Amino acid sequence: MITRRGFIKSSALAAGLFPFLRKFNSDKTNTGNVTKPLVLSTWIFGIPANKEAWRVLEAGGRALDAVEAGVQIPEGDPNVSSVGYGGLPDRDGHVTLDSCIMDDGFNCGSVAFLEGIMHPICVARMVMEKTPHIMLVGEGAKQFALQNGFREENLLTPQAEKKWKEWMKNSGYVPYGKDNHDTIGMIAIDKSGNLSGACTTSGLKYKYHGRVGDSPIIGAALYVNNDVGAATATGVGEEVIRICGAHTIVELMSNGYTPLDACKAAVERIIKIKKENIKDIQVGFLALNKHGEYGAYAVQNDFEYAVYSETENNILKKSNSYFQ
Ligand code: SD4
Repeated sequence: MITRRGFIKSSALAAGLFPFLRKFNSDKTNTGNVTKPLVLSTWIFGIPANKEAWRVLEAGGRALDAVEAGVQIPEGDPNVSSVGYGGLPDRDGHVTLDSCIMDDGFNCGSVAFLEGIMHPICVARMVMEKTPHIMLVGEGAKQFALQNGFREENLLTPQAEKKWKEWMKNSGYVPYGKDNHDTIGMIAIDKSGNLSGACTTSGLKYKYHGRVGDSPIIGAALYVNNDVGAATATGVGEEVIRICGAHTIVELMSNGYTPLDACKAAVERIIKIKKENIKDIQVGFLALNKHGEYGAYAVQNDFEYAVYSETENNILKKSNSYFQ
């Protein structure tokens, strides 16, 4: 028979050996009620994107359809210079797009280094649903899109071209920079309690031609485990890929971490690895668990995300961050 004392002792021992147990026990936010539907997305353009996603969620639609619809808003907006149409080009003047999508059954699709297609998220979904593959890149991804009814368009707007030409004058052709972020990552839970996510970007501005970031990489910028939760990322993709950010966060949540603690732990891993030059990068993570609880954490203090649920009517929240 296990006595109370023995139970406390063995729990304490287990918590020492497995720190996640401690986290699990201290997760007071889970009251057993599930907040659903709910949609979250990165940055201020998450507001109109969430609005679109909410239409689907409110009508009882799938989270998968909601996230696909939602992220198409910044993809098609010429004034958003970091996603889809109007995105800033690579250092050779090409707008190249990275996107991925993941549903509640571990199905996923992705495109990377895709040119000339306004809504790469829809191509990613088609890769998921119509091919035996997960990821198509470059010319192959474009051919696949064209064969499936997508139209080729010039995505380099006059404003983006002007900025790129300005940059060319003084940059020494060297990519990178601290303010170099603004991907949309969107995660949602629908009325049935199922999760999905989408992530789409034109990537780091003035990057090397051919560079692919974290945004189309399942497990890096997006991961969904319908039994646990979903996570997405924004910021310098190289740092996110290095720690398999979104997958790490979902795994931590499956070990009992709250969404906030899981995002924080992932940022701390990046900081531990990076050490030098950490002030020059931004990475932000956003996570949602199966109960509709969510949290965010970033390296720098300018990361914001949009939340839409029945109680939080598409508000913008400031993320917690390592640097205040
Ligand atoms: C990338 N993560 O290509 C993207 C860039 C970005 O917000 O803007 N993220 O690395």
